[in-house]
Amino acid sequence: MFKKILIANRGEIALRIIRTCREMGIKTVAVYSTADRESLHVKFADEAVCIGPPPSRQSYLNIPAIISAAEVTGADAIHPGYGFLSENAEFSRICAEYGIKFIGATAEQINSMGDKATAKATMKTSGVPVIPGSEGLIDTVEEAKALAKEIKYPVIIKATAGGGGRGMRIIRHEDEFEKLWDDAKTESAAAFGNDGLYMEKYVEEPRHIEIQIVGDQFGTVCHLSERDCSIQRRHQKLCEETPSPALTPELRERMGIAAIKGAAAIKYEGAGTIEFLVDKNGDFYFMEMNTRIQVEHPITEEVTDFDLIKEQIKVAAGIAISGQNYFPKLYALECRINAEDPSNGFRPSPGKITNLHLPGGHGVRIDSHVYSGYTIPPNYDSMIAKVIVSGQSREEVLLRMKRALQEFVIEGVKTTIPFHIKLMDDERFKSGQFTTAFMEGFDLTNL
Ligand code: MV4
Repeated sequence: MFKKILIANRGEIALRIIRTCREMGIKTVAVYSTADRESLHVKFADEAVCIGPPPSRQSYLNIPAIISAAEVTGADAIHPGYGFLSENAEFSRICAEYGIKFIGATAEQINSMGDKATAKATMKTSGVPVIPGSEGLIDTVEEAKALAKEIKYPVIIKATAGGGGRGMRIIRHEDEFEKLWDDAKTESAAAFGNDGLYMEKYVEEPRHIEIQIVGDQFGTVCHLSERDCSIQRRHQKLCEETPSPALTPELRERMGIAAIKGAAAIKYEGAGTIEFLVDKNGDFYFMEMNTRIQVEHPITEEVTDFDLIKEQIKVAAGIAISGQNYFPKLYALECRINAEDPSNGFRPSPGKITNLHLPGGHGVRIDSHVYSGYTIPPNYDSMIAKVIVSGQSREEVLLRMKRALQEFVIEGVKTTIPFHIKLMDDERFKSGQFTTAFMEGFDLTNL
């Protein structure tokens, strides 16, 4: 087992990883930017190394500074958390080159899933359902137009280097084709330095359902069921739940098996997520694979009683997994608490937290790095806490979440708490009958 793990991240996920390391008897090294000197991950780790000034490029994305910190502290592994360097193939490769175990995917696995057209082709070949569309990239707008006519409008153009909703265009009529095609090309060239595009039939109002998988070095892959992430705004997830109100045990089983097939095809090691779109008929299609631990992983932990960070560390250390799949024993829901004003377009609201009381009680878990007197820096994402509740039924969990949110006291910054309280009372949300279009009809005034 590893003796010392460097955590190349900040905020709640850095704390989350430190906690599991403690339980496993593994020493921890925090890295921090000068904006995070007073952060809890710095205080809670066994050692801490400053890696640069506030901008991410010069600190949490600064590969030489992070590798140096691992070398001087003698860390034998690096956990990248989510975001930052977690899906950076170059970083994964450099860690391997320096003999430091990267607790995440190999450069090859990251690259194979990072190029979306290639990822889709790999999944299709391994028998995972994919959305009808182009066979890989499309070279010319004429070719694209002809294909759109064949598969029928609406279609969606996606950037092969994109993901998470960036560089996409929905095309509903032939007369807007050339403009939207050119927009997508220009945008993806500028954003990713790669203007490769592919096309799919557009699925109207799907649900976003992802399957958690874990693989080991012996080729075993298991799944830990799904998370329903349909409640999102501008591709930012707001709240996630498991089990999904849209899945039957039979559909869960089939999606789990498909996810395992896809992960096994790339000999995936570690924790990963296969994202699917589920349409109104209950048909599901591969969308993307995330080769990292995700923000919303705790809801899976709560319903399966698995520590996913521990699983990641164990498989990275060469320990075999059981090979069993895990199904939800409870219900769990997570609300992301961001320092943002939901009545004002979710505009960031950094600043000093002047008073704080976190909720607690039965079935309530808080993953957060904030404390009373903490100043939220403006340089990073605005998530400051995750409220995760679990219980015996969906109804119980929604009531428990509302109770926990009402108990949450935070002064000095605006947060998304009022939005989540309103969400818990929303009839469409309560019914479980919602899609990714849910937020389009949500009244965000007077929160
Ligand atoms: C789609 C789609 C409908 N049809 N592809 C958005 C993020 C990226 N992973 C792919 N996305 C979508 N791809 C086809 N063929 C709808 C979306 C989509 C979406 C997906 C999941 C969650 C929220 C979403 C919001 C808008 C669009």
